[in-house]
Amino acid sequence: MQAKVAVIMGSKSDWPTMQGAAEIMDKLQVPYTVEVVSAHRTPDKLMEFGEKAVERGYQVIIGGAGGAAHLPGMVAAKTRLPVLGVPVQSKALSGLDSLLSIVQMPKGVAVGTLAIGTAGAFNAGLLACQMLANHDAELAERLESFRKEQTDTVLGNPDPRED
Ligand code: RP5
Repeated sequence: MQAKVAVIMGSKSDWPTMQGAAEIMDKLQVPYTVEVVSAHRTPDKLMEFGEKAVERGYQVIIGGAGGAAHLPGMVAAKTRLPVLGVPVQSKALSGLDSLLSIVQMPKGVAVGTLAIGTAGAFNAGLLACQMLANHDAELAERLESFRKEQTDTVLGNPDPRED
């Protein structure tokens, strides 16, 4: 099946975080690809990835990186596709470095920046699904069910002392 979302990340070490995006896309049955494409270690690959993203049929790109996290911004510079950036939690600065590297884009080149870490990765996947659901009624239904299930789970167990 044609992948609609590309999940790229700066290093294999980002995968435990970026798995969150895959988790929700698996649940909502959205096809995606996953690949390490580093802005610093494989810059030519990143440029080519951005240039070819439209012709490869992707509709959204999720980019995760930590530290000097230039990947989402650089891929956004090379494609008109929407790019969602996930700041991976770094060891030295807990991901604040990653967040600031991704969020502060110059006017005219956009990256939608998510929260630091696993919540951000999951929400990037969720947001990609929400974007695609605008033109996919079945996906929209699966999204509505996911949200209802989440709400029902919270409403069904409001006592904080219980698991
Ligand atoms: C970034 O540097 C990656 O996105 C990763 O978060 C960080 C560390 O990479 P490794 O040294 O673990 O490969 O480019």
